[in-house]
Amino acid sequence: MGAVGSKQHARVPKASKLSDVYDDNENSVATRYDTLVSAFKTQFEGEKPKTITRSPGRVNLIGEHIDYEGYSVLPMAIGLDVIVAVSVALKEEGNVEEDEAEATLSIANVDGEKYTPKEFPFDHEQEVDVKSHHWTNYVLCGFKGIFDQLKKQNKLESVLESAFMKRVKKVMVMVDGKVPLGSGLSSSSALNCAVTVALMDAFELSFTKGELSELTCLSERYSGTQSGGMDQAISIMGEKDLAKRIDFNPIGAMDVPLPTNLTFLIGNSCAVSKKAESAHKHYNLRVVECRLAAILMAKHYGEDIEKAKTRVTLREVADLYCNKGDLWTALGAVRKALNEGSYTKKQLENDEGLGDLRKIFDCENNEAFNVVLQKNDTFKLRDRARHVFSEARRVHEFQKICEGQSPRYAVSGPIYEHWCKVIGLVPDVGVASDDPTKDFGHPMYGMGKEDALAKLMHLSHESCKTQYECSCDELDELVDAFMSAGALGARLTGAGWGGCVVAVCESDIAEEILADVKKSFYEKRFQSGVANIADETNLLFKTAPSAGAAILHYDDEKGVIV
Ligand code: NG1
Repeated sequence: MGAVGSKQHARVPKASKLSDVYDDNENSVATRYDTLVSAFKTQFEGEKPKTITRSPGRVNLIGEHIDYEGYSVLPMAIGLDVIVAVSVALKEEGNVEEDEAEATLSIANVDGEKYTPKEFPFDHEQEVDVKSHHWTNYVLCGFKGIFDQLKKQNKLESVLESAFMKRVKKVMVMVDGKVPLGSGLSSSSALNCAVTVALMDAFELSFTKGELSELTCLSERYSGTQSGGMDQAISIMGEKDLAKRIDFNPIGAMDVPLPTNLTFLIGNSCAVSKKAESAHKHYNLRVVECRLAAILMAKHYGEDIEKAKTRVTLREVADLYCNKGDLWTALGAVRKALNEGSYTKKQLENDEGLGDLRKIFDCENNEAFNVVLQKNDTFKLRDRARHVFSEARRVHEFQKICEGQSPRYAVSGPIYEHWCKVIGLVPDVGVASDDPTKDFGHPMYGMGKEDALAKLMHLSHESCKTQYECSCDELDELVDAFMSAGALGARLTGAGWGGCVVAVCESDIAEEILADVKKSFYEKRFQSGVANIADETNLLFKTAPSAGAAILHYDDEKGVIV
């Protein structure tokens, strides 16, 4: 792929001091690691950790729900992370009793009351029980992903046959997480990534950052969501002081420097988004809708129906038929190829000629899609596709502005017509300055960099809210609270349907804004008990691009870092 700044071929760094990874007070960070290690020793009867790792949550600045459609997104890693300690106990050579005993994978959490421990067989082929959701499911995802990767590399047999693997008696995992759950800051991927890196190191294996990003994206699907790949990639490849443009197929991370006079703020809407449990009516339904949209677009371009049914992403179709992936052309095509409103299952199967939808989505083998098709009868395709193409365009603009290009983003009016002439298109593709849905066609010529970035974030939220329908009342209220407090822009971040808002403001008024939002949004929630004042610093805070996954040196005498 070769994007400048791509780090996918590098290995996860071994941190030699805490300040390589953390900006916070090193004493409190060191204490957290000491607590992890002592919880490990207590849980596993005096055993010592062999490997300690960390992997962060992330905030997505722009590019929502487009990673699974193949389009680039623009997140940054945040300081909140998951830390993991792992050790592998080996069977004693020649001990017959131990030789015959079943090896185990034993998982525990520093907060054992809230996150109860669980033991699994040491078997990479076991299934993740998506029907009864338990936090350790994500650990199991990471565990299985390692073996999937080995299989992909044709190394599975030799690793399983190695003297080390044959002697495994017990794999012990202790976890401590600081990324708030269900908040859109990707606690699940931080856990999956931290565990995967820890197990990789403890099993004496070595994957590149690109391989880890890909394998964790795929392995998280065992938890029941059709994860797109952004969260795992930024958790693995994030770097201090840099946002990243994450590309897919193949995976890559390109540095995006953010304007230094701006500060990003995060606020939790206090509406918990239960991603795994609600996937069939939210996340996975959107994945299905986008795929159906891609199929109907391919059909619109004259593809044989059987061929069209093999299309998976909107990008695939746009790259083939829309002026080599030109997003304005794709937006125009959406209007012609897809009906407004919803399609029923019957319409899609009969009138559009798609036949049994269950076959297209391989429901026999894919339980996540099976549930979506069982529980939903209507599918909105036009709005979803318009969100995807316009959001992909906003990511592109956002990156260019960060890199110093003057804001443009005007396709309406005379400029648009001129552009159509230049590339030889009839200017009727539906882009109009009076478009009531206002998902594109907003000129930004002459705007300052800060205002233009904020405007893109604002348009992104509008599109998530009206076209993709992944916002909720609490998120909208929090966006308004940030804007009224003087933020330049604000939008939901992550999957939505609850979780967090990311806002951007001039750095010198960041504290004032936080105080104002605390008053207008949180105080009533503290009073009513919806939010706990003790969690204040985790609900509303400033953030900056932080380091990605790391392996930390552990010395039993001197502590985590020597
Ligand atoms: P979160 O916010 O972690 O649920 C999810 C997906 C991303 C991406 C965003 C929407 C997972 C692990 N993450 O993020 O890949 O699609 O939604 O942009 O499923």
